[in-house]
Amino acid sequence: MTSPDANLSLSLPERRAALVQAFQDCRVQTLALFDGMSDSEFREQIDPGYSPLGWHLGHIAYTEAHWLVHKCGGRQLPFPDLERTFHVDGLPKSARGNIPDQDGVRAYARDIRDELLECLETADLDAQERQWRFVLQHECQHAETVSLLLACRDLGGSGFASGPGSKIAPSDIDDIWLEIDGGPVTIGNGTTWALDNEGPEFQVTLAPFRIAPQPVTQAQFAAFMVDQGYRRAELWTDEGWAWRSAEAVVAPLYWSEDAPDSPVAGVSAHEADAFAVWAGRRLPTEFEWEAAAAEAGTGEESFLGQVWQWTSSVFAPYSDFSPWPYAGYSEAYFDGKHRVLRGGSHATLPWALRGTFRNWYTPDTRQLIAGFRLAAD
Ligand code: AVJ
Ligand code: FE
Repeated sequence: MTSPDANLSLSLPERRAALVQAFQDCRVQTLALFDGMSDSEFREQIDPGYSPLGWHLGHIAYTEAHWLVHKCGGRQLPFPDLERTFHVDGLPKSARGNIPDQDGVRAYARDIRDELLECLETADLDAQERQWRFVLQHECQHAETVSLLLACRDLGGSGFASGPGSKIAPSDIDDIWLEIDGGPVTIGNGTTWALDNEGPEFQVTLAPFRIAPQPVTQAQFAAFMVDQGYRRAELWTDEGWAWRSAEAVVAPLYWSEDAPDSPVAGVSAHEADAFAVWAGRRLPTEFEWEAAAAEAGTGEESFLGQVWQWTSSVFAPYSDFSPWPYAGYSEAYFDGKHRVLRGGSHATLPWALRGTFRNWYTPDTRQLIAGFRLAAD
């Protein structure tokens, strides 16, 4: 689902102004996540798989300093003494609480932002627009990580306490489907919004399939729990069952007793796979998902912005993939161990919300605002 690169019809000053606005709007949303946070929370590592909350803010700023002030702007890297602290290759996640206090990190981010805006005033966007858009989306992704960690923190470490038989009445899976004709579809994104793994565009031919118009809801997932889905090894892959046994998982991470019709969230790909087997359905491939999302469009029926949705696809390069802006961004994860998620969540900031966006995590990850939708042949 490619949209034309609308900004190319704008003048250079208009394109710069659009970027200023986007960077400022994005930053307001990022900083709001930290409002009222104490310094000890700021340095807290909520989950061992993720960096401490405040590190993300420093890393967002460092990434601007490196790519936009230094590389694009041709200036010296601001605050080189903090490079090791906030570079992704600098310190292990467990040591990343060792950062300046919140006021210090906010000041670091503000000073870098001031330099960035100066650089943008004269930036050659014909050459650099993709880089600026990359860094904006980098902030979106780390802001979402902070959001999901705050949601983990607010579980109080207990997750789903009350088990099946809770307030939520189990509900059947609807037999309502979007019927998608087979045939050739274009996959990928050739605009300067695209991250490296979204390109280049190409055609695939899909067999006809059906896909659910909505992600699986909590009430529907409750039916799986009541039917002992978490205890029936035959529903799970071997890897999934080993994971569920080792982690003693009994319910989605972000279970909420108040929202039966909300999409289930905080499930791993293993839970999604087991549910699909139980339901006699399957997950969509990422190409099926993308084609269906394009048909659903951006209105009421949009596939975007509720929860990320696991697909059956392993994260792999499209043909003629070229790593950009550094090999570690996507290529390092083409290891056969990551699965693709599509769609974006309510915590995904708008600059990273589109039908071609590919997210990826290992299938055992449930600290994500992620659910799934079902498909069938
Ligand atoms: C694509 C969301 C898995 O946050 O780990 C951020 C994106 N890469 N900084 C992540 C990313 C470098 C990445 N995900
Ligand atoms: Fe990053």
